[in-house]
Amino acid sequence: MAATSVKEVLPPVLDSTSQPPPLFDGTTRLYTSLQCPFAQRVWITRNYKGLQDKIKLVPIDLANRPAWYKEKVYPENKVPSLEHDNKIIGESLDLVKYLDTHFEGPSLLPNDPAKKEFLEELWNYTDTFNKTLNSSFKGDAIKEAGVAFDYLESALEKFEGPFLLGEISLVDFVYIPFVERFHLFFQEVLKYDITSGRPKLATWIEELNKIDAYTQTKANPEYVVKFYKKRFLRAVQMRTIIGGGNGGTNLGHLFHFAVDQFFDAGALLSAQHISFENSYIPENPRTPPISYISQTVIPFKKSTSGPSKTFKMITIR
Ligand SMILES: N[C@@H](CCC(=O)N[C@@H](CS)C(=O)NCC(=O)O)C(=O)O
Repeated sequence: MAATSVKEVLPPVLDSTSQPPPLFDGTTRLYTSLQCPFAQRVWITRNYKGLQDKIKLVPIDLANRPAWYKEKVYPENKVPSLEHDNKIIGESLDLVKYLDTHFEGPSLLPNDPAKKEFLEELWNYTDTFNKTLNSSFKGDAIKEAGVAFDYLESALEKFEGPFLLGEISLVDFVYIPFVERFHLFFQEVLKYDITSGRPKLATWIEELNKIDAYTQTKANPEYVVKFYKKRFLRAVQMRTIIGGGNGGTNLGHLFHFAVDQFFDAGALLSAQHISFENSYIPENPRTPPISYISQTVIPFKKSTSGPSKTFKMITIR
């Protein structure tokens, strides 16, 4: 295995104030972001093949991107991209294959025809996998994301060995950055372990975590949770309030859950409050409108027929 045990010292992250590297001077460069799961696919591949000296990392601050990146390097203005042989190549799925075929190091594509065929299937599922996870928070996140994790669980049953094709291959590197992030996020936000009831998935993650080429690329967990909360939490909260229950006890329960989610969101939602208007404290909480994100904090009360309940409104600051 080409993994190294020495932690690579990462070059400085370039932002809008940084000069470009001397472009097209024969150096092979991987333009990346240390937080980007797509770029991470290529970074792991580079490490696993032992190409640390051959392919220089150029981390970019995506939030404060240098103008020269779009103008002179990659008009798509995304990461990852690879500067190699006087050209720029993008798209992580193409890049991992490019690295495997154009550079030395252990081959990460299978020879066995059955594995080749399955690799294609897994490859084609990556977009659906990510879309399923990304949209899961609009509904019952555990159930909806569960479809994607179950897919991996049964894929892992297909061949002998802990990895998706039995032995390690590019397809493991293609999936793990996304699994890593959602594993963390589900645990943190929903207190749900995606590996529970999925023993193959648990072993797969465990085995990958023994590989230095991967562990060196893992995203900062605090950043991941914060970033994903910002991206997904409002969906959780909307879904929770609008999505079910018949008032009464249920409503109280749902409401508390929603408030918890707001607390979780911390500073990201710090200036926002939520309130319900009395008239819509619903028999049927699915009925819009529920006033959402308001500056007024009101105690609210189930004012419709049936037992009256008062729920405490909580101010989030
Ligand atoms: N399909 C691309 C997606 C790459 C991508 O979306 N990268 C994000 C960072 S994780 C990016 O550069 N976003 C900047 C932007 O869209 O402006 C790939 O697989 O390489």
